[in-house]
Amino acid sequence: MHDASAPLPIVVLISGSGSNLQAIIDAAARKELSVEIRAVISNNPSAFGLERARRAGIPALALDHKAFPDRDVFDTALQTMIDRFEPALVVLAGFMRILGPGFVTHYLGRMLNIHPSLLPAFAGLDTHNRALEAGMREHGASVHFVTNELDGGPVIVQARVPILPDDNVKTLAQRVLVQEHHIYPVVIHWFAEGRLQLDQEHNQVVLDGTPLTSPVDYTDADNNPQTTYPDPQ
Ligand code: NHR
Ligand code: GAR
Repeated sequence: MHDASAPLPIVVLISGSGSNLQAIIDAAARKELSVEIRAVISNNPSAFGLERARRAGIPALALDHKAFPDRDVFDTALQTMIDRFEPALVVLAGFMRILGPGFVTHYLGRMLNIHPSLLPAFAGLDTHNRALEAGMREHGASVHFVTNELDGGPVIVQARVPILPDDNVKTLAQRVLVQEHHIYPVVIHWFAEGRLQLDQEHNQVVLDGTPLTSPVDYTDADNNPQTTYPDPQ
């Protein structure tokens, strides 16, 4: 068991820009969150998030899925790499590879994902484009426990944003990202404080000892852009 008075050891998995990683690093630096990021691992060796990790003095490792013969062998190598750091929590932050059942079972109840939609709407990829195409008036982001149902694990927190008449994928994605950067550190903080569990038997989130009947709505009242983490280019 993790001692709740010590910083929670975590490993963050990324594939890209790593702005959610940056939000976690910054929240920890501001002491809003007590975590020790033991490593950042990317399946994409050129992910800018690896550079963010290095700048923060965090071990940054690449495990290129293209170098592996199949998904199972990649998953096993990734699990071995993660477990060397003995994390109490694995954080998927823009990680773009589907993980197999063996991997997911190994980390069940101690792996989170942030997904750029209001789940169960728009599981899978290309969420912003699909929300626009569907004529939705509202969109957002969800943080959930990872289970073997892709983007189907129980949702902990959601944040909503409006879809505006002139939105395109880029403007909408940026508005959603602002909210992602707020909610992910909050959920990790709850987990680190021991307030958050996955009830595996009922596939349900337990927060402060009570099963959640619906996700916590953590929409920033004014959709305030606070700190933003634009792309590096
Ligand atoms: N793995 C499991 N088992 N369950 C989940 O809920 C997972 C997961 C792995 C990643 C993130 C998820 C998202 O938030 C995530 C959740 C990648 C794909 C995908 O189709 C889908 C969902 C998510 C991440 N990936 C392609 C694949 O073949 C590759 C796409 C690419 O490289 O661009 O793995 O959206
Ligand atoms: C975020 O919007 C995250 O929700 C999404 O990718 C972006 C990563 O941004 N995740 C997925 O689409 C997972 N399939 P970041 O690298 O700047 O954190």
